[in-house]
Amino acid sequence: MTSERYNARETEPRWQRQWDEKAIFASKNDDPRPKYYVLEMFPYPSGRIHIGHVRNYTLGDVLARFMRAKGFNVLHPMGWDAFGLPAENAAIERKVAPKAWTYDNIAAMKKQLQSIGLSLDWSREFATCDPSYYKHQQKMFLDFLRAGLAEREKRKLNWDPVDMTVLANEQVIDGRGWRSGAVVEQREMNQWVFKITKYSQELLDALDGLDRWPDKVRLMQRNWIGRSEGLLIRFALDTATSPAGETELRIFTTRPDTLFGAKFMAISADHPLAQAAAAKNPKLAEFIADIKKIGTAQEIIDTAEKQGFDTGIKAIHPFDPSWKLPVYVANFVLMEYGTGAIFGCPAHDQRDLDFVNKYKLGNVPVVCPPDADPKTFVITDTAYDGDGRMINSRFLDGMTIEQAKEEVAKRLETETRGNAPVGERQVNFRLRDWGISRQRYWGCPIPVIHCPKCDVVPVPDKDLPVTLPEDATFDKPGNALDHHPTWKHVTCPKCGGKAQRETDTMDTFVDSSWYFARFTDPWNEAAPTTPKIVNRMMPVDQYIGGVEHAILHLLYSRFFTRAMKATGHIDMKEPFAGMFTQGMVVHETYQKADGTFVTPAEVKVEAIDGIRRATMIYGGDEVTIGPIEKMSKSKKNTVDPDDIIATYGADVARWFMLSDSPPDRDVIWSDERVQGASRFVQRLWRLVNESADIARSAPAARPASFGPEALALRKAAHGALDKVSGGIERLHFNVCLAHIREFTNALADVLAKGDKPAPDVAWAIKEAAVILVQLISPMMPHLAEECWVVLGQPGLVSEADWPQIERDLLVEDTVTLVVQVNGKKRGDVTVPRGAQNPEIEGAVLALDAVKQALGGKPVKKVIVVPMRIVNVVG
Ligand code: ANZ
Ligand code: ZN
Repeated sequence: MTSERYNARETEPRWQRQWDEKAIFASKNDDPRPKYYVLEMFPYPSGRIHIGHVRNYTLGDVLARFMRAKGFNVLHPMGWDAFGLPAENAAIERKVAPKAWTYDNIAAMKKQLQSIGLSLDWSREFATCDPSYYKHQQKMFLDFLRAGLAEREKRKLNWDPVDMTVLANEQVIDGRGWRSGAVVEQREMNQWVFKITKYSQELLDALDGLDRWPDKVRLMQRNWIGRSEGLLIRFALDTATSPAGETELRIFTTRPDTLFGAKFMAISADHPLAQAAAAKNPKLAEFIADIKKIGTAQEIIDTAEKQGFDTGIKAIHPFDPSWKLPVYVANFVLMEYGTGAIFGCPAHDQRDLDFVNKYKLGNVPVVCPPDADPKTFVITDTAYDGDGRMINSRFLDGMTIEQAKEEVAKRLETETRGNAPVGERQVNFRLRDWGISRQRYWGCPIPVIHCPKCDVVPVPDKDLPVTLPEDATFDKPGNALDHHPTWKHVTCPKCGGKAQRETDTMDTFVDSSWYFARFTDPWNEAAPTTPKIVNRMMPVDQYIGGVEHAILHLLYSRFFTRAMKATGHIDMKEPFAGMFTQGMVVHETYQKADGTFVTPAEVKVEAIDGIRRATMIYGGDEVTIGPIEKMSKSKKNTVDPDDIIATYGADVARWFMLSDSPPDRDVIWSDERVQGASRFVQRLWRLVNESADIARSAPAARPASFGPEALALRKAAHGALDKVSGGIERLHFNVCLAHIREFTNALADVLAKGDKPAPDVAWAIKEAAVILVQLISPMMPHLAEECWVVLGQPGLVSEADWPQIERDLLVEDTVTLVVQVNGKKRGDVTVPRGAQNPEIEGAVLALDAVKQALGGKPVKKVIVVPMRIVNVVG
């Protein structure tokens, strides 16, 4: 039979409809089988699916389909991370309401997602902007408030003095407001925060138990939490110099060992001492105003030039009352960390060294590297932060850094001034409480009311949700909730007087910090979760997403789960048992002579004499081929999933995504390779059809024995089954695909021998074809369904059990040993399993490579290390 070409355009929608009608991917909460929860990070409804989504969701889908076939009750839901600034920008630019814009986008993207053939349980779908979702988020906010896990706190915000509004960090461009262009100021305002720092130590410790998370992600989280052990030291101030008789300055240091290398003290511009000094010194006040303009973002502070202002205040060295250190206000000291004050030791800290070099304060090295001579060791431009022995440090000289740290801590914690010890061991965390207030319309309203009499009053549970007004206008800058004529004006639930709603909404990271738990029972109207169900279905067994979310989203979700536990909404601490970060889809960039970027679709790339050259399809103008980069709109190096699916079908797109590189690495989009995937689909289709023809004449019963040809094919089939099963579990999809290709070749070889095979071979062909179709079904589910029908198999392959591996067939009947001559590898030899030493020796000595290496010398000895090495000693 000559089969027709496989036509994805016809088959794919047909199978998608069938799966949908039979609702085979809907998982039931009362399913008694063991559960497996696969989740990919849900998308922001920007309007269109991009190719990165296709990769992300395909990876999860392969695992979901596989685990389903393995007999698990698989939960594989999908929803929408639907609040956020772009919807408001669309409202401003295009005059569409954020809600309408968002839901239109969701509808469009859902269609696109469905065309990929993902085995999703759409019955659980929700968007975080649905009041039926955020109602529960508001409830949990109030629970957190009662539990002391949410609080109000004064925080610095970006303030646009022209537009009179708070700006999000992404609305500040080069220190100016994105719309007004005005220089942005920092203003202190009351903000809502979640008390994530209550869990700093625990969030850190629990990382050790997350053994199915990438090491790099755990490390990033560790660094973000940033635990450091150090010493809090109370330096005495020379009161003759302090602005209002202040007597001490508290600093935090992780390097008390370097105390004898101190050259100056530095305090933050926001430090009370700096404020007090500025009140008496207009020049200092001016300096402070100046350095505050650069903002508080860490990266700006790290890269900005070090600047300081000598306040004239002197601090006294804790080990030498006659040693006075100048106190500077410096732009690299943050108020939010430690005590907002430091002592500077330039020889061993680069920032301090840059600082003293600028202000000519000099430096004294106090740690001498092991290979340096203490008499001549000097520091000029590069601080030394390595190991060594103490020098120039009086009673510390000769000690190691660790010994010196301990000695200083011991002495200072036993010494007292006033009634308190001068030094105190302290653990500090870099992690700050999570500020969740956003002065934006399109977010989850924070459910509190401000009453002039009763202060902050929670919205009563019965009044939830606090919904967004749909008639907000966006013609004025700032928060549309605040501008709304009526929305914020309410009566106080406590005293009945006039009061105002909180007009801040929650950071959208809150929405994505618990959606995974909501998926377990999105139908519960009364509560965020249903304990019996959430505790059975959670944690997520495999979470998959981009590494760009490796820090904040995952950390916030880990905090939120703990806070939900503390308030009775879940009974576990860690939401994601397994985490996988996928790589990006990248593509070459193309630029015209005038520097503008053009899309791959507009360009023709040819290789002439091995040199790749690109020209515009229309017009033929020369185009420069630029570097391979992450697909982005600005570089125009994107490919549209719709185009790819329309041209090749979803299965080809899926197969390509999986085949070309390991899932955690970047994959380079290549039209040629996509075409290669497309050819492979046609080849599989032909082979399955040929196999089906033979299968029809194959004996129904399994033959009592198999000849060598049938046995070899069966070994190839079960070998592939074994490797692919193990590979999918480890998400080594590209390796799985290589095994499938290899197995396909083995089947093709057998089929090539003619269409009248012996009965045992015919039976083996049928078995192989069925296994092959099952192996490809997680990756190319539509093609697999179509092949399943051709092979006359019952039901849907998407519902079939994963084939049983016959382990006997996995035992190789030959072994390959490395051959060495005088300890040097010269080749290898393959002998029957169980071969005796004389047989192995004979085979080895007959090898040309061995004869050559011996060069005619007699063989003294042959040593056989069973199953591994044969060493010929000559
Ligand atoms: C003296 C010293 C000598 C320091 C030396 C370092 C090296 P981590 O590890 O991040 O905790 N520091 C403390 N508070 C600061 C603040 N608010 N803003 C900027 N820097 C601050 O870093 C702790 C070190 O960072 C502290 O130890 C302090 O400088 C500085 F050779 O004290 B060190
Ligand atoms: Zn009141």
